[in-house]
Amino acid sequence: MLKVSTCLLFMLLCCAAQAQNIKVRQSGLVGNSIVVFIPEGFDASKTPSLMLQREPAIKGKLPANWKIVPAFSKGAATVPLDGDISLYGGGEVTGPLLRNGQTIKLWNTDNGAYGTDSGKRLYQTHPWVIGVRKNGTAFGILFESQWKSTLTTNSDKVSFNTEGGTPFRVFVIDRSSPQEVVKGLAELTGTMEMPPRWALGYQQCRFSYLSDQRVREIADTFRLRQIPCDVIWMDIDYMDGFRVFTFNKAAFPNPKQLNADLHAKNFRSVFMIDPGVKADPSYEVYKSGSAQDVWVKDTAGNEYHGKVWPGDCAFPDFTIPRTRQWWAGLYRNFMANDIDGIWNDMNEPAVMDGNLGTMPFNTPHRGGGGLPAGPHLLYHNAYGRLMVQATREGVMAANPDKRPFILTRANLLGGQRFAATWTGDNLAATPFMKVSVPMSITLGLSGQPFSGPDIGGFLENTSGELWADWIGFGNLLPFARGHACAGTNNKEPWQFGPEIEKTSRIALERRYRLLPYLYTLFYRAHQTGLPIMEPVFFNDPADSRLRAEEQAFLLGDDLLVIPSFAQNPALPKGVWEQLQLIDGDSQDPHQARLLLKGGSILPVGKKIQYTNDNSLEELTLFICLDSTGKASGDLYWDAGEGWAFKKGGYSDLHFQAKEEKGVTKISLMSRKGQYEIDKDVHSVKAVVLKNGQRYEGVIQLKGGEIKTAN
Ligand code: NBV
Repeated sequence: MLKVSTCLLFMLLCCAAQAQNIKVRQSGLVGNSIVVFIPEGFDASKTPSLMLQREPAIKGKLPANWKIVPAFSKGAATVPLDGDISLYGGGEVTGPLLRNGQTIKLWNTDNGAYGTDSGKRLYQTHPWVIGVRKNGTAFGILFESQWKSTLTTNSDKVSFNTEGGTPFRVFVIDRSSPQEVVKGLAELTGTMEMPPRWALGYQQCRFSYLSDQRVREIADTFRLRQIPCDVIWMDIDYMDGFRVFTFNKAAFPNPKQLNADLHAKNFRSVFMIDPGVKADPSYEVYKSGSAQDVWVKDTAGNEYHGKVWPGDCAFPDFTIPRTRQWWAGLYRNFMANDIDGIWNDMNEPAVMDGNLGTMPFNTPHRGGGGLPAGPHLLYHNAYGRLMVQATREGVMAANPDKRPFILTRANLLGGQRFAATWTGDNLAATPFMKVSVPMSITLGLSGQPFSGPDIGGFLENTSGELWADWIGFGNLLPFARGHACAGTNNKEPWQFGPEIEKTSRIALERRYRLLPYLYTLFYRAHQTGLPIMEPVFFNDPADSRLRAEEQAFLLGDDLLVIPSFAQNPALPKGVWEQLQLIDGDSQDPHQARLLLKGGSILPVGKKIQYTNDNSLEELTLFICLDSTGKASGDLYWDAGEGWAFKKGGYSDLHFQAKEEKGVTKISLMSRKGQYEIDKDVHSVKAVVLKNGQRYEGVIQLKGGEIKTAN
């Protein structure tokens, strides 16, 4: 007996020692305060790098005083932490913004109402954690493995455990602030490409608008009721029997004409494409895919089939370069219907009759072109990301002069390079509205700036009150789309009675007035990787009071948004002035309170119904002076479409303001780029907000003066 237990103990100790025992084979600097740790046994040919934009080169030695160091064990890494640290990140997560003491599972999951596994695994994978120290300096840890895993963020250690995964690299960024860390993440994984300006408008969706007539009706109602909107979405019912890349002949007989009609009214269209392809030998897409041998096969080498909307489906194996090319090619004819954007859904991939909602873990993927062959366990979390890479390539090839807009449900860290995202199938209930704030903030902190929830809630009926509260701040999220599940009530902004229609109109008019600022933020995010929607603590990372604030948020650095549901939010110190953008907005109980930061100049446009209108025709610079009487701000603008901005076809203006002896002088200090913004700007008004008072006057684009004392 004694012998057996001693033996067991010995074995356990050996295992534990072995578990602790993987040494770092190599470490070194790969960027400005970015270090890589490579464990013994790491084999790039077995652990493909699908998160990084490019393979980093080691340029220098690990700095001698480097503090954040991972310890590797079999298929896992742990990073011990020291001191009082606030943790963030993990991408698409439910629960609090402050992630100390949280565990999530990284296994992309179709998770309606975030009900499966208590929402601990959602649609995307971001093995990425940010730590903010007491003094506001910060670090980021990237575990470079998309293998099925668990990420635990405890105050004394962060651990990442794969379920049998191969050895992987860990990247650590250690910089002066969380903002610098997020920029560092973008240096590794890239940034979002500039979207077309229309994608910043309000978008209206439903599962589904069942005919082109209904789509026209919805579009016309927006214009008739003067509620700003840019995009109408086509969910799966536009297809012929849910066959992707086809149209239902009875309900959508002429998609090109539908798009022409939408365009004539300054709307754009986004159409859904799922990965599951109906296994129907008479269907062109299935036939061509079969001819090119693109499908995922099972362990016996037979075509893998699983059930999705169209019934029995085959799934493209996106790890194969030929498959991605084939998939990209399908967009050529499809986009020729003058479709503006693509929505890739169900790409976890969701399989209705599958194990854990997807294909069997051992299903082989063939790889190629630098990607090793490997089981579904290795590629599951990258499936959506590989799909949207191919989609983006296809949309680009179909319309090389346009900026693609692609929305995806599943993705992987770094996938912001290919598509925007939304937070999946939420529920029409207050807790889901509230959690949509930290969810989108966390995506922004994890490299994905272009996100938002289904405003109003997707599943179940939405009450007028809930809609009004949600649109009252959802209007200010980077991606602003209302959506509704089949069988639920109509959720367009006018469906809840005249009062709430008015609230919706005001909310969307606010968004559209903010377009110049929002567009400037999108450009900065594209350049640097900084989020568009920021946590309040970004205002002062050393102010510990702000670390857990997740009701209020910042839009860029300058605008504080306090949703109507917020109770006792922790607000940043300093000068903040209430901003009114639309008559009656501050009296409407559902609208978020907007506060403009001392020291900032906010470019605001005309009240418009769609982004194609000339927002800058009436430009207003809202100015909030800091305690020294100074302010500054930027306006970035370009054609809103196409690539001319990459060759100087943009205008980037920098304004400064200074108050002296009761007069505020505003000056255009610098202008970059060759876009002729002066042609767009017909008038400029300056509005100085000071001690609750408003002083305004007409100025020129190059500047001017207004009296700011009584
Ligand atoms: O395509 C239908 C829906 C879509 O509306 C939703 O946004 C996706 O998240 N889709 C899921 C399929 C299943 C819905 C129950």
